[in-house]
Amino acid sequence: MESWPIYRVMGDESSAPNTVPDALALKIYQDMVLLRTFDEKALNLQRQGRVGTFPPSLGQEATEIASAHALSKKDWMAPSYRDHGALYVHGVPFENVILFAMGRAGSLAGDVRALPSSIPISTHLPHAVGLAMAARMQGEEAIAIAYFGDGGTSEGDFHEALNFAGVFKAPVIFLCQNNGWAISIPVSRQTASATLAQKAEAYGIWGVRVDGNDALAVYQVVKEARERALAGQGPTLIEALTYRLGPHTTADDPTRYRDAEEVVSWRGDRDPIVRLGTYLHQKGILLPADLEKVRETAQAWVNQAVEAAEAMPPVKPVEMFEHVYAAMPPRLVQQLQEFEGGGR
Ligand SMILES: Cc1ncc(C[n+]2csc(CCOP(=O)(O)OP(=O)(O)O)c2C)c(N)n1
Ligand SMILES: [Mg+2]
Repeated sequence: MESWPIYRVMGDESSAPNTVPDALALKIYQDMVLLRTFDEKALNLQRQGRVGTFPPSLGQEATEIASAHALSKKDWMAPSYRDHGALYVHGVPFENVILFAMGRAGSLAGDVRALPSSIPISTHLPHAVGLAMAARMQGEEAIAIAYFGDGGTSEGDFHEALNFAGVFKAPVIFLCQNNGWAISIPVSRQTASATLAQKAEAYGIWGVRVDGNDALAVYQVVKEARERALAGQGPTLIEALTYRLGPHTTADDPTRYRDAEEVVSWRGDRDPIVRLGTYLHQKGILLPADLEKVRETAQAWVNQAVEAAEAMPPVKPVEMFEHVYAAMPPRLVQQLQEFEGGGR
């Protein structure tokens, strides 16, 4: 549907002007490199049996990192399993992310205003709406943002969340990362709609399509959606067009369902890190000589986070009984006792 143009900053002459300050653009670039370095490390650790199943962000760094930079620390983040980069920018150290993947003691978000990463698809969207409503009722200068995928738009929770948010003008952003695939299901089999952004129209809310591999465009669109939400103009559905370059998780083999040419077409010039790097070079903000330094710093940081995480004790199996109810119901108490006694 041609009435849904793709918002771009780093494109041809029809692109929107850049409003991101140089220092912030550089920070976004550094964080994108950090996320990719973290991803590579996590994949290696998984292959060595040192972390569990891991969903990489490879290819989606611009959407995750730039969107989170457009938020305030007072905003609530409701991430999906893949959004480690967004959590990191919001204040969750990579160390905590690895702890989570390793099944070790420690909490994911601590005092950061973020929900635990949602493994069930889209169940966190109504939660984000609730957080947004609560923030408004308490008079806070805060919004909520939910991260989910193209596949997430087919869930009932997506409808309920957007419908409710539209009626009550909740200050919430629905950030859909359209990465082309929901495991082995392509977007063309996910919906008969020409775009995902146009679904906003049915809910009476604002909808935008943005080039999700254009970090500057993502930043600008999220910032504007946030300002609209705070001004009482209601929620926004953002469709960020990106691509999952890697497997869905370390348990997936994408060569079984998609062509190598498709993947190759998203590498090189379309790679979000290459695109922002080229832009920063052209503006003289990042010199080719600085590149190696950015990578080395990222590597050192990631290694440090892994060391710190591996120094933490493993979670005791009995802890699975905790953190579910404030007061444990009798049935669970009984199961706990059976478990501690060797179980049956
Ligand atoms: C409610 C629910 N149904 C099914 C699954 C299994 N599942 C895990 S990821 C996934 C695909 C999600 O695709 P998408 O929403 O596009 O997100 P992406 O992984 O591409 O970021 C499915 C079906 C699940 N986790 N939760
Ligand atoms: Mg997807």
